[in-house]
Amino acid sequence: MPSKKPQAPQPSPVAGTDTPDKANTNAKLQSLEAFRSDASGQALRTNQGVRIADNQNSLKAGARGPSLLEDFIMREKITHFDHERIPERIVHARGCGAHGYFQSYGCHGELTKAGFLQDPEKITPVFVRFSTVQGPRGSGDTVRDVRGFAVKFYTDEGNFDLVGNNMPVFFIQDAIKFPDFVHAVKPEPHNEMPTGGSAHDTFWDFVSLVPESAHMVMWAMSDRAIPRSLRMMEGFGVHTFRLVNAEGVGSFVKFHWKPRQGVHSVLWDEAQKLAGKDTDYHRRDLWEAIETGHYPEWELGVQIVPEADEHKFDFDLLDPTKLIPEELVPVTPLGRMVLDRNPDNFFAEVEQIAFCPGHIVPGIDFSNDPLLQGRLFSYTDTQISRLGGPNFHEIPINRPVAPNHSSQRDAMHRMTLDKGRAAYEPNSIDGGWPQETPPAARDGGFKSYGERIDAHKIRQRSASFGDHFSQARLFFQSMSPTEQQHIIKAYSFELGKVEREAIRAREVNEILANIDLKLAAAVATNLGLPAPKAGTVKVKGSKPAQSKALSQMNHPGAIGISGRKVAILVTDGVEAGSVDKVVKALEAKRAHPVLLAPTLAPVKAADGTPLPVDASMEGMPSVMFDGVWVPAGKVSLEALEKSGVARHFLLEAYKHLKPIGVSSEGKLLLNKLGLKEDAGLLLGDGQKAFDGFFKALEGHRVWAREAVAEAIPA
Ligand code: HDD
Repeated sequence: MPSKKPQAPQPSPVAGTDTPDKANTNAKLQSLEAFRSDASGQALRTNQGVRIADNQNSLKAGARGPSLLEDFIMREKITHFDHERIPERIVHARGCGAHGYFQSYGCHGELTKAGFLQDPEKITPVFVRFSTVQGPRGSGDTVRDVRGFAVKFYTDEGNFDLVGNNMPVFFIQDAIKFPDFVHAVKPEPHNEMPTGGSAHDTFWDFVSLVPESAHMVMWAMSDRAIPRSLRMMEGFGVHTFRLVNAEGVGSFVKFHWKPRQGVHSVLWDEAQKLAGKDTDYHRRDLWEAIETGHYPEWELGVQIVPEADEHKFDFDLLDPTKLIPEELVPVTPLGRMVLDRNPDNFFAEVEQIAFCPGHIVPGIDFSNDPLLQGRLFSYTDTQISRLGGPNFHEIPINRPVAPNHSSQRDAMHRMTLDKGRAAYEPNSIDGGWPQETPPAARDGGFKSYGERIDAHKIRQRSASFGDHFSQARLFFQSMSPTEQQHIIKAYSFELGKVEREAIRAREVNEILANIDLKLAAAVATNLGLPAPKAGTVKVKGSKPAQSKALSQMNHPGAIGISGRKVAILVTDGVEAGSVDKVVKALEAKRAHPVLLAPTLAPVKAADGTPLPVDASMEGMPSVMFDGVWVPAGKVSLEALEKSGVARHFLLEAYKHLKPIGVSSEGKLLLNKLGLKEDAGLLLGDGQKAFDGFFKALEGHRVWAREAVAEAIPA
């Protein structure tokens, strides 16, 4: 009996026709439809529409003679091919994306007049692109890195782009430093290494010289930088933004995305192995989740700070290296986002989507965060060389559902056939159209928030941006002991790759020692350096000193084991009934069982029936799973015991702290592997064993096993 894919849930409001307000969503779908090309049943033609008779042979002077220049069919084909590539993104080049929708929980009119946040019946289409930052387009998914989390809302008042990351702070405080930071983290210029990671001299040279990066580097060395899945990441708008209501009252806000799937990571050893065994691990996980109806879902929330409270914190709200602890300002939920449709064409949709933090709609506005201010310019600018000119808003994936008439004309790749004679405003020739719309409570023109500024023109960093270590300390001290150990190991691994001892020592003595002396001492020991006795600056510390929301352990998720992947190891002689039982139990919880055998050939169950399998154990190694189950069958268990591949599979899963369930007949197998039962290593065939296994899967990993598992070779 083969493992079955989980059933798809009910069609989403986007796909159905019975939701009250669908105009916006349908408009987006139709706008994409107009450009979708379906070649089924169609003749092969040139770009000029001529039917092609022979697509196998170029035009030659005789069967063995030279090719002829007049072969317009070959020339057109090869010319197009020669120009297929566009420049990849300078940062965030590696990514994947999906369509979905956003729905507000209610009317948030007291906070903002943005139309998509007024009505719980309104469905706003979205496209999300997730990415790594450092590596090129073809780099691995599971490298240690920040993840981009960019959302385009196609609202009926225009596009709103929330271009965030999976971490709530950033490396630098001022956009003028962005090229320096990126040049430092990117592969080194002389040999273009490393691909997709920050474990190298130029990165650590820069961050050890720039203490404002200390907080964000701490996040990057935490488990947040090696997510289990893109579905299991929080998202953050990072900067302080403004929401403005119909009365013109503004509030400062920080945007948060909270995943229903929980916040989970892989272990570092797993991340490194996955980078080779499945380079596309995250991309595949997102794709498969959507194809099998496990639509990922996030809650959008905001931390709201009334303008009057702007200066009530011990940090500056405009400083992007700081977060607002949720103990001080809780997150107010606004609505939810569901991703329920994979793209039809990666290039047309994922590669050509163009985000810009400056794409906002009435009811949303910027703060004076100097990092945000620089971003407002940079993104549109980069699209001009990446997408070949200023008309990138006409590419189907970037088109707003709102109309966009203006007096802009021409330029490279213009698609719109603008009618009329007056490409200027005001005009009388075309009846004065298109015209300005005065600002109004609803459907008005965009009006910038009228903040009063009375200042000198200077190049200066505000003194309120000066504390670089208090929140880095807050983060470290909010981690569980397990997470703290992972951070120590990450710093030790990365700095261990740095060739220059002076850089290693500077990071330990001038950065880590100011964050936490125990952290600094542990890393120093691993690097063979003397432990620093004191920091180099006086750190005032943050209030509160700990924040629960920062530890992933406090974000288990709300959907149990739905969408988790479990390997079921079988060989000839397995008890078909035992396999059937575990498959059904997993499917009942919407988990994804995968039958693995020594080869892809069906195995012969103990009762003689053939049992189709999904993959071989070598084809899908243990790092691709959340847990493992070994069903009953004396002969099958003996064969697994003798198989090096199966033994490695189980030992590796154990080392990576994964829940493992073994039929009670498998005690000998565990003994031979030298493994002892624990909270996540269960022997049994009944409901009790299933319940224990599911509970361990819900907890993601068996953290209590970590010290014991250290002894297992990697
Ligand atoms: Fe950026 C891409 C997020 C600072 C300049 N950035 C990019 C993407 C994300 C972010 C998610 C990928 C968008 C996509 O999927 O297409 N960037 C951030 C965050 C930042 C940040 C959360 C700080 C809080 N970025 C930042 C600064 C600058 C840029 C300060 C320049 C001054 N970012 C770019 C860029 C990119 C980009 C070079 C590359 C491709 C693109 O914009 O479209 O312009």
